Amino acid sequence: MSFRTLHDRGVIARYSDYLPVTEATPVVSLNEGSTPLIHSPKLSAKVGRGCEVYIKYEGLNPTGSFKDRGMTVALSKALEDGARAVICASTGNTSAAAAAYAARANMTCIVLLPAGKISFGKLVQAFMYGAKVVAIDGNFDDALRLVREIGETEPIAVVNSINPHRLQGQKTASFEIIEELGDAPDVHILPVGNAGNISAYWLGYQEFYALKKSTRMPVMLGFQAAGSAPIFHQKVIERPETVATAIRIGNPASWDKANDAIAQSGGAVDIVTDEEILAAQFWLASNEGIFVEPASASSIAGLLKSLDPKSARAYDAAQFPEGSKIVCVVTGHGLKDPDVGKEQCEKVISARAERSEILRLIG
Ligand code: AN7
Repeated sequence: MSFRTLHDRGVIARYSDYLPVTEATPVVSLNEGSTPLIHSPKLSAKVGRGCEVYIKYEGLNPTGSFKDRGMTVALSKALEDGARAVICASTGNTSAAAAAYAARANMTCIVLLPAGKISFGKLVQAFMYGAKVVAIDGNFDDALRLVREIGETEPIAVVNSINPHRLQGQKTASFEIIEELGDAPDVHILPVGNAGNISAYWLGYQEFYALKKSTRMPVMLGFQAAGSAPIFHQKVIERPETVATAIRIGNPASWDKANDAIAQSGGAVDIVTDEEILAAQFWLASNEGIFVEPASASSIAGLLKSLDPKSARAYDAAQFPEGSKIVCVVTGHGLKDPDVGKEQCEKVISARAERSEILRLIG
């Protein structure tokens, strides 16, 4: 069996016709992609007017986030080009994915992280996958600047989303959505940090539309955390802060591409507060059984904000056409950052190990 057929379930095997790969490309894959698109009856009811809401659960990728889609292409191409080492800056998910795919490719992986600002689940992943982890006394934007500089002088492949192979891999999520719904959705909602993902989805929607595999292009709605919202404010945020550490980014690399996706699709970028993010995270887990990390919950918080006439929303969900199909992407698994759920654990009911006492306590 060839290397390719051994990995015939990942996004390169599934979509090689649309990706910058050839028969000569050594495929580094963990069978990423093909994530579930889960219908949400409760969100659909909240939107009303015959609209249907679907959750694209990207936390079910092999390292627990959407980053695997881009990393399979980036690492395969780096290997094809003869690189022996890769480097990235990260708020945690890019580094987890880079480290895993580098391990599989027998490549050295170096990750630059903002010290103290990476959730524990993601930090453990980088170490377990064998990366060299460097924690800098700066934020993600500082780390990305350093990675760009090092990439210019050293023989190390940069696998942040400034590497175009990353966006190519990530656009496959749009293809999956179109194939599953039979057409593109009317509305596409997602969190925005470094803005690679919104750019990649837009690329995918444009590509399948041009190939007549879909008949429409969705309105793109992106949500940033209120304390880290450079695109919303259209200015660099020097000291971004948010509980959603994955999107704690003040100067996004794909800013211009994100602006284009929003403008061309007739969409909007809006902000959600940390309180709204955490409330949406708990709501989604406890109502639909889908546990996502805080950054991912910003797409749900964003949909709820767009529905709320009392909010200062940038986009009014009443503009969704009747019967719209709405896709909310949830980008990372809830177990990436279990610390944010500690408060919920205070609801624990303590009891003696006795049947009658337990029955009394649980009512
Ligand atoms: C769960 O890992 O930037 O707008 O270094 O981990 O494409 O940046 C992560 C970003 C959304 C934002 N949701 O996507 C990194 C990193 C989760 C994320 C985003 C990230 P982009």
